[in-house]
Amino acid sequence: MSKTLRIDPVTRVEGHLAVDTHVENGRVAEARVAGRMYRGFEQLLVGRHPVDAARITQRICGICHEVHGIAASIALEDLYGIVPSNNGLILRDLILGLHLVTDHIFHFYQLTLPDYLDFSRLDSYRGSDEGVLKLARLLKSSAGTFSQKGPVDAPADNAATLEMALGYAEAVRVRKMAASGLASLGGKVPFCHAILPGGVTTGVTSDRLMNYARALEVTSRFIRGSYLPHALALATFFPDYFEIGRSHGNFYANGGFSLVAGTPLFKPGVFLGDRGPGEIKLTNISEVEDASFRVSPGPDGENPAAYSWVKALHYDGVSMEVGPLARMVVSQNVGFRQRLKGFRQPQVKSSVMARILARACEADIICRYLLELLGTYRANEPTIHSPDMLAKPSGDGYGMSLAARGALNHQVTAVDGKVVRYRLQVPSAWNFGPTARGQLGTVEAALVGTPLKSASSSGKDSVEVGRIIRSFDPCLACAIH
Ligand code: NFE
Repeated sequence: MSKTLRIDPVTRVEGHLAVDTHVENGRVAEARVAGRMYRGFEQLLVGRHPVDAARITQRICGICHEVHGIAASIALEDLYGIVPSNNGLILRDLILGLHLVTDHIFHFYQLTLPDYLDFSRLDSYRGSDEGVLKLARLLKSSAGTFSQKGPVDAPADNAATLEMALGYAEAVRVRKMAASGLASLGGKVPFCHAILPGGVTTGVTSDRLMNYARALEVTSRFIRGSYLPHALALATFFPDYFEIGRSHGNFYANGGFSLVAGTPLFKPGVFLGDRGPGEIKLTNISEVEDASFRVSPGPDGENPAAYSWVKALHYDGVSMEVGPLARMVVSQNVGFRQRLKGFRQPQVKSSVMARILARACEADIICRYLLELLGTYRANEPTIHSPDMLAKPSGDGYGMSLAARGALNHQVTAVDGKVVRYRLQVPSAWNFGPTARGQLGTVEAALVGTPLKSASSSGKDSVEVGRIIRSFDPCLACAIH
């Protein structure tokens, strides 16, 4: 017995993601994951002043806005040969870190929980939290946006569902507060215009720092009091998901957040299946376009094997998983390992639930780092060492950074002060790339072999497929260039 399941577009995702799975005897036998909307930021930067990249690339995405400005700035510092100011580095980490954790909060409450919980139970809510009441009203009036009944395997625990719904409502308020903290350091949110090569242009006064400190305090309290316990509770309700959604077992992570201890909180490196850990060699990263559409078809026309606008990113010839789980694996984070010990399958390996828990643990780890980092800011020292905007550099610049969804690399090549080539190696391209050179893409590999209990008779829907895809927190707006 075989059938094809098509999810197109996948909802609650930025950009256009389509997933086809061929199911045989109740298991996913084949999977194709495709980005269907061309963006083209690599092309539109060609011919421009290099520093434009810091502003323009931020507009790639409305979700991870700050990260592209930061990665571009690091690449431009390399190109211009400038050393950023210490305060600028501190402000950059404060912005990046708080942005990252609020992105994780959003992913868990607004994007993930609707796949697991039956929010129709909110009918029994007798409290007065305006956010929960709004969510209950939204559910009643929005057939098609949320499943009205929730998935069949939703926990029957009313109290836990209501508590997480309270978390859902509180998450919206926390993100608003955090955005205000980010704006006080970055000028505005989204698309902080203060992030430029050499540091951050904002005149950071004590009231701006205080506003950030308040936002950070509220956010970290929410992470410790709600997000982390709720993520652990979800794992207790769905332990099978430690065995579902396993990819190739290859991980790639850039390092980051080294200003407090002098060594990175998250180490850079790779973990290659049976070969184990290793250092990153940039020459091992390749962009493979065998199965990707071309902007300008060659003389022999469009590539008939193409099915996605996303390019495949390979490391040493294999597909890699990136994201918070990759950062935990590469760094061999002890706290994360200990948290997993309470579960039936304690190994740290690629799975839906390990990804969800890695995000929550990472949010807690980053908040603790930011609280320490904040005290190292030195008033009266410069926040930026600006590049000479009239210089006409020629050469390459490489910016290795991190985003909520994983490692982020920007590469700029300039000739006589103009960009001639710009390459973006983005987390969702690492994870959502197509099959190329015989290698299934990372998410495709995570789907193949999955037993489907819940494929609907219409052949249109499967909870397991949706949960696997969403555990990677896709963003196709970022992935396609
Ligand atoms: Ni558009 Fe992004 C992040 C980047 S995604 S969300 O995080 O870079 O791949």
